[in-house]
Amino acid sequence: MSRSTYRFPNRKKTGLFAISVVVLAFLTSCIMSDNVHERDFTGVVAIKDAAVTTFIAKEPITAIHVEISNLSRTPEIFSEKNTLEFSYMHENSAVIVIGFREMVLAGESLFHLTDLPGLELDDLFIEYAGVSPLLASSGDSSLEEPRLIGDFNGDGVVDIVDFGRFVGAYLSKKGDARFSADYDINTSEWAYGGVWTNIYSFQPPDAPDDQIDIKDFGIFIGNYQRRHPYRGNWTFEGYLHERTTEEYGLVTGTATGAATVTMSNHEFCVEGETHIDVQSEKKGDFSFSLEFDSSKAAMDFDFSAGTMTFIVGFKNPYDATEYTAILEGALKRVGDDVFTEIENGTLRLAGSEEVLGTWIGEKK
Ligand SMILES: [Ca+2]
Ligand SMILES: [Ca+2]
Repeated sequence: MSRSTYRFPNRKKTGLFAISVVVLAFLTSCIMSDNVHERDFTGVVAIKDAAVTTFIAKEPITAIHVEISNLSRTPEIFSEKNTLEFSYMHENSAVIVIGFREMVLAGESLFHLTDLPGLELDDLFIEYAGVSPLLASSGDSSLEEPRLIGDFNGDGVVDIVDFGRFVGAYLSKKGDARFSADYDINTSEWAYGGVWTNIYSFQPPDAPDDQIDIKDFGIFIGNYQRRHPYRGNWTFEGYLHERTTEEYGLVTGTATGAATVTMSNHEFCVEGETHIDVQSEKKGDFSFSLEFDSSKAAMDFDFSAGTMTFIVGFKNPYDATEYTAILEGALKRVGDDVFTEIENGTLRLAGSEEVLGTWIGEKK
C-alpha cells in the first residue's frame, strides 16, 4: 500500500506543490531581474549578481584579456579551469589576463570575480583568443623543422621562466623597447602529428602581426608545460660490417647504446653510453664496453635534407685511443610525413669516408 502511494502521490498535493513552485519561480525572477545583470560581449557573456560576476564563453576560448576601468586595485579571480593568469593596474584600470590550459568550450564558465559587488558591466573591456589548430601532417614533420613555440630560452620546456619573459613583452608593439618578434607567435599551428601532436610547432614565415597581445598568450598557454619531444631517452643499435683481417680472421660486431638528450640554448645536449660486442674467428669471442665522451656527443637534425646526425666520442678501452664516430641516417618517411627515427643509417669514423657499419635509432 505504502509502495503504491509512493508511486502515485496524491494529485491534489502535487497540484498545490506545482503552483507553489510556479509562484516561487515568479517571485524569484522578479527579485533576480533587479539584481542580476548581463552584458553580451563578442565571444563572452558577463553575468553579475549581488556577490559574483561570472564570465561564460560563447565560443571556444583559450585566453582572455579583461580591463575594468574605475578600479583602484586588482580583483580576486577564481576559475574552475586550469589557468595561467596575471593581473596588474594600468592607470585607473585593472587588467586581468587569463590563459586556459585546455580550451574552454561555448557555454562553459571561464572565471568569476567574487569581490567586486559594485562592478559596473559598462566598465568592462574584453578581448579573447580562440584557436582552431590545423593538423597538416600525421608525422613528426614534413621536412620543416618543428619548433617548440613559446620556449623562449631554448631549454626544451615551456615553463614559468618563459612566462616571465612573455609577460615582460605583453601589450608591446614593434618599435617598443619591450617588443621582440620572439613573442609574436599568434599564428602558430598544430602542424604535425606523431610526437608533436597537440603542440604548437609551426609558424608561417610572414604571419606575425607585430604586436604581443592576447592572441599570442592564447598560443603560449597552449604549449605551457609542454616539452620538446626529442628530449628524453633515445636508443641505438649498430652493426659493424663483417671484415676479414689477418690477425683476427673474420670479425663481426654489434653495438647497443642509449642516450639522454636535453636542450640548452636551442641546441641538443647528449649524454650516454654504448656497449660493443665484437666476435672474432681466430681469438675467440671478446667484447668490450665504450662510454660516450659526453663533451663530444652531439645530435642534429637537418629537416630540409631529412637527415639526423649523431656524433659520438669514445675511447678504446685497451689503448685509450680516442675516436669520433659519425652516425648519419635518413629520417623515416611515409609519404609526405617524416618521423624522427633512423631505419638504416651509416657509421664511420671522423676523417674517413669508409662506412664501417649501419645503425638504427629511435626515441623511447
Ligand atoms: Ca623554456
Ligand atoms: Ca602577435
